[in-house]
Amino acid sequence: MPEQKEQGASTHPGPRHGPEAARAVALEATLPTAARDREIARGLELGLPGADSIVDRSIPTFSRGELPHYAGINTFLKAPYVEDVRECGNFDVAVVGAPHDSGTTYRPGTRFGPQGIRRISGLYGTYSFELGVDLRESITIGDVGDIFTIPGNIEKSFDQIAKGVSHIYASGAFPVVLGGDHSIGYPTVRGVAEHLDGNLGIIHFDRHVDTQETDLDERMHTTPWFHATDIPNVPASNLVQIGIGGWQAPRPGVAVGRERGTTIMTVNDCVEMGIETAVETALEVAWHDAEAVWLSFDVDCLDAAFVPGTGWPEPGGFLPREALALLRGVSSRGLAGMEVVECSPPYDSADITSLVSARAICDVLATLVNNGHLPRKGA
Ligand SMILES: [Mn+2]
Repeated sequence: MPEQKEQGASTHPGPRHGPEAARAVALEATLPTAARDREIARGLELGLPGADSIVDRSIPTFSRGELPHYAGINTFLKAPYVEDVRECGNFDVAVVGAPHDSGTTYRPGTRFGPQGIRRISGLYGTYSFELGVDLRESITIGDVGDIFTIPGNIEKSFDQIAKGVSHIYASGAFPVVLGGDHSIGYPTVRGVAEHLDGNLGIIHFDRHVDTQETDLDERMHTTPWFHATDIPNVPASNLVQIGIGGWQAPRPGVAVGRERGTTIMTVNDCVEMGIETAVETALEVAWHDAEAVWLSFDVDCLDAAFVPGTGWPEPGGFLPREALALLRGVSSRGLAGMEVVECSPPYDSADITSLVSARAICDVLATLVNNGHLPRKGA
């Protein structure tokens, strides 16, 4: 740690903050520390008090809880592992892995996506400076582990994923699905839609339309929204696709989108109309006469430079700060659940694709907290 230098005569740096920083610094003072204190007490009990030479008496002998960030068993954000999935309804948020890459048509490896995202999520604390949220203090997160997928059998894996997501959604916990390739978008939506009386909208971030009926003769990761929008209460008119473009958008999928009336917003569309207007447009489409909205975030909506660990990298995508701003915007009205797909750790560099995957989830959860959608009411 560099030594702090005296900054002239000023003892109050506040007036030099920008508005976002000033707000963030002030907000931090309002956040409780009760959950952190409970976590430390629990760590000392279960992990034993630290050795006599340890001056900071909040440090246990065995690492329990957040610190140190390189240690511990990797659940998402070091949330408790919910081995008994019948108890996932005790949490506001249930994180689940869908390690399925049998729907991949180019680079595989997203079966390791849940592991990669969980591992690097240990780098994050639970507090966001700009968003003024400490997830640990606001909500409970449980990690239910992974769905048992069947490698080489797309349809059986779909049935497993749909059943798993259905179970979580029915429990009342907010499902966060760690993909997996994008073919899982069909079974995840299926698992939620069956619980709704009304319609389910979909907000889909991607460079690719993913709306063709089959690819290589199967329901691959290029096809989820064809099959999802075949579900009677998941109309294509409520599907908004953000970030589409480039040289990897198969024409059959584009034709389906035109016929069914999906809404496509390219990177240039979003940047030129401005993030705020893009968010309004997306929300209008997804929520039109809908009961709930599912968020599907394909990390390849980001420029290929930021996501080397993905199935179909495509240059010309969003900057991370643009995608994160869009994500926060479209989450502000609430969601039925979310998935992050196409993170393939074997192709990743320095964990950056996993890192942005974890970040996307944290920003959405914080937005749900800030807008009163989490914690769950009446749970
Ligand atoms: Mn994609």
